[in-house]
Amino acid sequence: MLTRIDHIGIACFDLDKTVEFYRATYGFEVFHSEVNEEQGVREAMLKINDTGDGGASYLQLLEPTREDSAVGKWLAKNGEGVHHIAFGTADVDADSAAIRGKGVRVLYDEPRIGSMGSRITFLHPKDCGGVLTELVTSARTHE
Ligand code: V0V
Ligand code: CO
Repeated sequence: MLTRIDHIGIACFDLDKTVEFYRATYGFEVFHSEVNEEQGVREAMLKINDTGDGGASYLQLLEPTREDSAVGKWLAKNGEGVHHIAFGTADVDADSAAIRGKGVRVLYDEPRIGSMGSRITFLHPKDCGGVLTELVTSARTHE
């Protein structure tokens, strides 16, 4: 069951500059940052609020580490902006299987490692009204 907006992924050319914009404009601080080589991103998570399911909601600021990554390709075509939305679930395996059964393309056979040790998968934007959609089980909730 999808129980929260886990994050909104925002693609940017310059992570440090974008972090500073969110700090100076809204007062949001970096909760966590990391490089995910598999996904080709350097990212900062800005925690917005905790949620009733034991998780939280974040903004995920994403800078590509290489031009041929998903975010690098998207930035070259579209410029900076909202890249994906992510719904949180306690069971990404069950939810992605159920959604695949409804005819929506799930991009990975097995969830991969996302931010902060989470398990993530993506739904194809062409099957989701143009919205790249991620499903996340956070490390805190996949015990
Ligand atoms: C591509 N398209 C999008 C899109 N990216 N539409 C909406 N939102 C996006 N973000 C459209 C694009 O305009 C094309 O439409 C079509 O899909 C095919 O795109 P493409 O440029 O030819 O690129 P592909 O097909 O090589 O790759 C697209 C997909 C790729 C979605 C398959 O981006 C992907 O695998 N994404 C999942 C991984 C990812 O995004 N990782 C970065 C975040 P037209 O022109 O044909 O109409 S990592 C993350 O979130 C982490 C680590 C985390 O949360 O923890
Ligand atoms: Co994400």
